[in-house]
Amino acid sequence: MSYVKYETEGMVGVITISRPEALNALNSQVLEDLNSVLDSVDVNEIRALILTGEGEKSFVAGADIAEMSEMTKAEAEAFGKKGNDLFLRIENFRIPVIAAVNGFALGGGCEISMSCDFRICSDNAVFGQPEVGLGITPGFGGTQRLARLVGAGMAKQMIYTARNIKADEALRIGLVNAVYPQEELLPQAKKIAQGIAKNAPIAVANSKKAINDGLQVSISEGAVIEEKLFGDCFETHDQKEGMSAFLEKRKEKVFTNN
Ligand code: CO8
Repeated sequence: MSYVKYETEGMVGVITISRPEALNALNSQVLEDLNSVLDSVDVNEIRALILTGEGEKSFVAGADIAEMSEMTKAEAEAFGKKGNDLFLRIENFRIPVIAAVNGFALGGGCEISMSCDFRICSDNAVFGQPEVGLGITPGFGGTQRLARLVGAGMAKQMIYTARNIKADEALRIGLVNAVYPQEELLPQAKKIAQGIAKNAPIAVANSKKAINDGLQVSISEGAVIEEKLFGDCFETHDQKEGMSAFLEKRKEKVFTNN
């Protein structure tokens, strides 16, 4: 039995973390199941992924506190690495991953959402990094990604105070791109994913890589990364198809991922 479900609809894949008895908290098994599901995603067929949580209450209520409570220093460091490796895998996954945050996104839940390309949420969503109240630091990338997303000052305030924020505040500080009523969240996420899926997949993947890699380096080094990935799109079927469709004033385009 897996804690993670995977369904596809056309060229869109939906990954659902399903451990509702613990508000979808991330224990070691959930992390392993997520890795297995990512192994099974056919990135030649699927062009965008949605990550969400089971139910209408919680996206992910954090790393599993019961499992962590008995850990030694070495075990905790290994657990942190396991989460960080998975979240880096999500961040660098070839196709875009949209977090559809359907409720609590606390600690590891906020952190996994931040490893996705962007976040949309339901109006009952709650974000926060409550770790310091538990005597630990955010350990699944929170100290790194939150500051990059909302700025160091806001990230420090959220982390030091362990204060949760609601959807409207998450929108205001740029942590999420949009807020929807719960019942509209998944349909909206699918609509966005389908919008991505109809564009040229190599161009989308190269844009993702250019943005991600560029954020780690200086602007002039980033420009070189961009030039390389821009050039890489040329001589592909999809570059010829996209440009000839424009020149022929043809609306229909068939991108083949080649
Ligand atoms: N871990 C384990 N179990 C959890 C978690 C969690 N993070 N969150 C909820 N649960 C369980 C509860 O224990 C409860 O189980 P049971 O029914 O068996 O008692 C069940 O889910 C339902 O939860 P509640 O009864 O508490 O539901 P409420 O609606 O009353 O409250 C809350 C919902 C506010 C979300 C509350 O459950 C809560 O505060 N949860 C914990 C939130 C939290 O602190 N998350 C951060 C955890 S720390 C973390 O994520 C660190 C990440 C980095 C790890 C690095 C490793 C080294």
